[in-house]
Amino acid sequence: MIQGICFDLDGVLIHTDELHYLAWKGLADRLGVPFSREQGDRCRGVSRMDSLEIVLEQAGRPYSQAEKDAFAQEKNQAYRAMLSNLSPADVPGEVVPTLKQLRQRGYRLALASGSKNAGLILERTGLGAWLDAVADGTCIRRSKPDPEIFLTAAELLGLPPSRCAAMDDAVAGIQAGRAAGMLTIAIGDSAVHRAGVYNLTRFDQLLELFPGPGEEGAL
Ligand code: B16
Repeated sequence: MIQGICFDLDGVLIHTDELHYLAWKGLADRLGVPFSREQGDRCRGVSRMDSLEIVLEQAGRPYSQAEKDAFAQEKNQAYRAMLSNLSPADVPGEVVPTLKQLRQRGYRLALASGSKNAGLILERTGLGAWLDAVADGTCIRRSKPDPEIFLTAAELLGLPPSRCAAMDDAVAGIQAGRAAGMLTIAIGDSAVHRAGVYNLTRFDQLLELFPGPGEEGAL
């Protein structure tokens, strides 16, 4: 019996995944390093420094830790500049009505994002109003596929992980949700890879999986 749903942010509640890609691509272009969409997809759900390692895979020379720290900071500044233009209008149309309906049906909702910029995104988009708990990159030590972020989200909801579902667009995120002992729901890239127990094409399909009291659902 699922009582809580833990959502990834980038690529699930809002398409900031594309902004991550553009910010990394800008850095890669400046350095003259090839960076493909496939590499961009592998950065999904992965920490900032691990993403940088993926970006530098085809670099012609090694970089020092100091250089890597500066690159990560440069990317983050470019990414945050893009985030500063976000508004509630950037949230896909089906997201807020679905979150609202799920809460009306009695489900508790949490964020489980590895991003240290999640607070800024929630604030600019108003998404924070629809969440009962927020676990983000500022409250964990190990990033996805480690289960820590989903376990933290469940704890903040006051629910055992077995009573929670984890929804993520990253294969690493689905692995993290599974390792946490949650029901896994893939969407976007992770659904293309059939990584979840359920693989959705639209966010509002959640309403078919999680029915209201007395209603029959797909679970
Ligand atoms: P930041 P999520 C993840 O967020 C992103 O998918 C991943 O691309 C990013 O590197 C990571 O957050 C860290 O983000 O640099 O903003 O702290 O998908 O877990 O919501």
